[in-house]
Amino acid sequence: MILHDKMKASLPEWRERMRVLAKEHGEVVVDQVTVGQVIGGMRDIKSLLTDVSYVDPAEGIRFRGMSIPEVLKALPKGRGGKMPLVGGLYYLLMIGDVPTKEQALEVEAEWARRADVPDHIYKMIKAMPKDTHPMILLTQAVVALGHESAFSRQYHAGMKKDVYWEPALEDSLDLTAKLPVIAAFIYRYKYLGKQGKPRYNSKQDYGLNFARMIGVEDRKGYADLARLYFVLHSDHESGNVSAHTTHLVGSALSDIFYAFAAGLSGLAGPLHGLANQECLGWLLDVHKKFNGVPSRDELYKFAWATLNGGKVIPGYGHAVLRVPDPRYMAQMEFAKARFPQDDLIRIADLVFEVVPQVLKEQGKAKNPAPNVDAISGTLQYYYGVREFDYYTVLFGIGRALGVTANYVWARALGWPIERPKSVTTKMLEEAVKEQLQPA
Ligand code: NMX
Ligand code: MLT
Repeated sequence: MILHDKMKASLPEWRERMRVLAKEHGEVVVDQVTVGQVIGGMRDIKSLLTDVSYVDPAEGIRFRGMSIPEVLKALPKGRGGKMPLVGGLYYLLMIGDVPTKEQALEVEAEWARRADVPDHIYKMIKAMPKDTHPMILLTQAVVALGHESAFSRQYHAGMKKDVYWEPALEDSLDLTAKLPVIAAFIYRYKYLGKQGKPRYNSKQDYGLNFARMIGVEDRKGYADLARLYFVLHSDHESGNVSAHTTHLVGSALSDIFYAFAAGLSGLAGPLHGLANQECLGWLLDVHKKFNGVPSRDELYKFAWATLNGGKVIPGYGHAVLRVPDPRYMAQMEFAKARFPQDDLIRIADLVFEVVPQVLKEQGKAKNPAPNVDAISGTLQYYYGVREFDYYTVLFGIGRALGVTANYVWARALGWPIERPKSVTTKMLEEAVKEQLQPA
């Protein structure tokens, strides 16, 4: 299998780099920690290691060193589409190089071979109450896939540490192959009342399969959106809730199914993955109130009314970024190239002109610019995927790509169980007293 062989070839060099850093330079200081950071959600503390992606506050995400425009340009494209093959992105995240089209298609073929979902997963979803949130269904399905985990089976059979990464990769390929099928089943079952299992077609790529399996009308158009969406949502370095949780749970040597189910539980939170549905809701409220696209002045007042009502403006602000999110820009470019006259796109564009000014006037948000969620639901809505509570499931399919790449590398490089140290409030107060006392 191509990802296995490529990783195996580069492992000795990576292990040596890790050994030199840990054994010869383990005492070198990387960062210091303030009281504000301990209380404030560990913000910005440099304490996680990943080579899969990096978020530069002034520039946005880079996947394996490449910006989003570079990734979208360089990766091989799906047949008849303008957006990259998701298999090519997975190769890039996992191996670190841009694949050829043949290499990207090898990953796609590997997914097609593994896309069959065991019957008990479908039965389990059907046994749940009809109004169960789709993120609950997805998370349950992922943890239940762990029944087949190669990692857990081989671990309990006494596997050696230096080969942990091999079944970790097997499991990750199984998970990422089955995820769009399970997600499509949830969509069809929950919203369209269909009982049948979705069928993955080995002649089609990941994006087109997903478009066909959920049954959108404009398959070709939506396939390109799905490819773009999964690429953009795949990774955002390691500190965000879903990536960090997956990594943390994986560090206990739980298999990827346990680890990613935990990550998905974090993604389901309103400050993380759930925000995209709130953004679309806000845009639709604007549309309804003004019966179409408002004037700048009307929008300005509407934004202030949201803030004065004690609410945040969804889709704006970011914990790390200090510029418009390039993931927002890529989606806006996609929409403007295909449906520039759509009312919601025109409103979203106007929001981009007006809201940063409003947030600056309010003076609270550190970053008044849009994030990825400000537009993603709007594009789904355009193609007819209008069930808001499903949007986080889409995010989950994308996020699996990055966090599984991290998981496999963490096992390959033998990273230990994660275990930061805690302090008490009294200790913080004493540290303050000590440092404020004149010497
Ligand atoms: N609208 C109103 N107020 C905001 C916004 C916003 N969009 N963004 C930040 N603030 C406020 C924030 O609530 C905080 O207020 P207070 O001091 O009263 O608690 C203050 O500005 C400082 O927050 P920041 O340090 O700028 O932001 P933080 O890192 O804490 O949180 C978010 C980041 C993304 C959670 C925050 O910007 C937010 O709630 N945005 C709206 C919801 C959203 O778009 N979530 C999607 C996140 C996805 N993503 O990050 O890509
Ligand atoms: C993400 O993609 O995970 C979000 O932008 C949140 C983050 O990076 O903190």
